[in-house]
Amino acid sequence: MLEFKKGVDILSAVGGIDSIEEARRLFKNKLDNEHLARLSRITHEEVLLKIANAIALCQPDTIMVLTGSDADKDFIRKYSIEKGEETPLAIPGHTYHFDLPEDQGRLLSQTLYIVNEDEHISSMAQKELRSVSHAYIEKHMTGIMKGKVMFVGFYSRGPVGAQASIPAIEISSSTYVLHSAELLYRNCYADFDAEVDRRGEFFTNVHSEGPNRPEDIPNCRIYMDRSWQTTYSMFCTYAGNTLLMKKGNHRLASDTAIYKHKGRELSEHMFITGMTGPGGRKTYFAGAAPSGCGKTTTAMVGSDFVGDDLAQLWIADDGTLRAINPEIGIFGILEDVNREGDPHLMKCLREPGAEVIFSNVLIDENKKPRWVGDGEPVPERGINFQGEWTPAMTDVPMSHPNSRCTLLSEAIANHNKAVNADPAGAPIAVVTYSGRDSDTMPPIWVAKTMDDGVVIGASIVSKATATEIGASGIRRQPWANAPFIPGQLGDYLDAQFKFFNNPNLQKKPVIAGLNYFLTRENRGENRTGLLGEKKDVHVWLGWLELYAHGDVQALEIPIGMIPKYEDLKKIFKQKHNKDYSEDLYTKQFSLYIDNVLMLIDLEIAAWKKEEGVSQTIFTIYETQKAELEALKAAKGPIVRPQDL
Ligand code: SPV
Ligand code: MN
Repeated sequence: MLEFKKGVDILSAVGGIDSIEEARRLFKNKLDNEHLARLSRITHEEVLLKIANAIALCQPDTIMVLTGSDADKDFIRKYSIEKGEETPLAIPGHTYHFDLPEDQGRLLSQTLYIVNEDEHISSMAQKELRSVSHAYIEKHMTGIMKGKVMFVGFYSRGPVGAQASIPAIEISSSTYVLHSAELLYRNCYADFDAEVDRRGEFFTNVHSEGPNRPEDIPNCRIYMDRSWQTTYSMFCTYAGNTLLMKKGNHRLASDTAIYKHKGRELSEHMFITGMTGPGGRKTYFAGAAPSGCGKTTTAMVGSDFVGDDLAQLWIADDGTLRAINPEIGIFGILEDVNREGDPHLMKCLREPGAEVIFSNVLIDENKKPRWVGDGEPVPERGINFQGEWTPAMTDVPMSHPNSRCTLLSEAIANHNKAVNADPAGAPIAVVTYSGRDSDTMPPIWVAKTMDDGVVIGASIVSKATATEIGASGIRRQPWANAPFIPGQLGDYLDAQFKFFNNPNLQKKPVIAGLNYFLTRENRGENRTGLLGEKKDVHVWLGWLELYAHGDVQALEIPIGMIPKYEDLKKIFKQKHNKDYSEDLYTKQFSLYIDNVLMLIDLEIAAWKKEEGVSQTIFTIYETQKAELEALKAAKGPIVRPQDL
């Protein structure tokens, strides 16, 4: 169980400022008149104390408050170039930023939860005792901003006024971090006080890159203090390690959902997107996928793209499931983004109009950003995050597999800005979970009950990707949210069961598993590669849209409901003008019973090791196992959908 405001508040202990009078004196000493006037608009004492202690700890030369005005946005954009954190590219408004070679993804072993004695956390996360972190922060962050400017921004993680929106302060000495913050989050300077009162909580994030040298990376830490809803990050710049309003606060938002609003809210690693169905109806999806598994591409397949990474969900008074996107921009993976697969995004990346920060790409001689899989001829030379590059350097990729683009979602042609701005959120009719699974699950399977749906989320597995440094192999990825779940997985599971079975949730969503990583070699072909195409996801979502409205029927198998061939054939023709063969359908939807049984056994073993796990999950696994064994006895280990 997590207790809030328990133990020493490290920021106030290391800053040493504990009265509002002292805080105000410090502001008067350190801020110029203009920025003092800006800060005077914020009156919440707890908020002011956090900022004062961050100043006292980091000791910047100058402090600037960003109000989110056009002039301030322009200022941070230009200052980032002046400072050299970003460099302009050929297209106006486009810049690039390089992180250190050692800092190209989330640094798993240096990402830690600060805990009190006896505090249990997720078995998939790492913790450090409060006293140890306290000493570390004091040692490494004291004076870390000497000679630097500290930027302070006030943001809302979601539309102002939405039930599940949470205000957050972002403090950093990096212009790249604040420029990214302005593209990804809603600056809510004017509403911040009111939002803190409404929500009754806020997050604080303190970061400094320090000297930004490779030799400091081993000392880098990414700390989440769960009890004091505060994050600390030092000696790094990769946004996933520094812009802690993103994943740092997503982790804290998970705690809020699970320990303050159990059964009423969820905080998920999900895209939000709308699909247009027959008669122009809009059906909204929230879908989870592990990092680096095509979540952004899937989100943009919708006619009404809302968000690509995070979702705050709640049950509204009208009995519907609602979701808001805490973000207004995307921090998307570039590898394999090209005109064919991602036309809307590619337009923003290759034509003037949008403001874009490219990170860890290759810059060619014409100041054009290039990445692996961009669909254009490989350049003869260029500069990447490791220095000069030529195609002869076969062991160094042109761009890092976790190279990214940061831009406002509204630049994307199919983004629905109104829905992303609506405090009522998007009404979610379909929830999906997916992983990177090459040999077990079919492209779509729909849960028969809410409990079965929760178990689909709990059972996601995935191959490691470039987004995390030091990860390898096939790993469990419960809810595709595991890297961001601080608390015990048994607590999280319980909250999921309570949420989806909450009687107030009258309009139950369709919950489905998705898998578009099945390979040919694992389905009996003697060639390698994906079965089907990346863009087929359009069809899978299209089928789910129809299913959610009762417009198509499904076949029942032990693990859920799967589409019928005739329906998919029709949708493939409509959406892609493609002839979907019955042979491909059979390969994709045949049930490979032994693989599924192995997966279930792996999950049972893993969940048995957790504390406080609801019996429901084991009952569901055992029921599925018994039905799978019976089916295997009757029809063999591989069952074609036609034989059901
Ligand atoms: C992810 O890796 O899931 C991302 C980027 O969305 S990061 O901010 O690094 O988490
Ligand atoms: Mn993510």
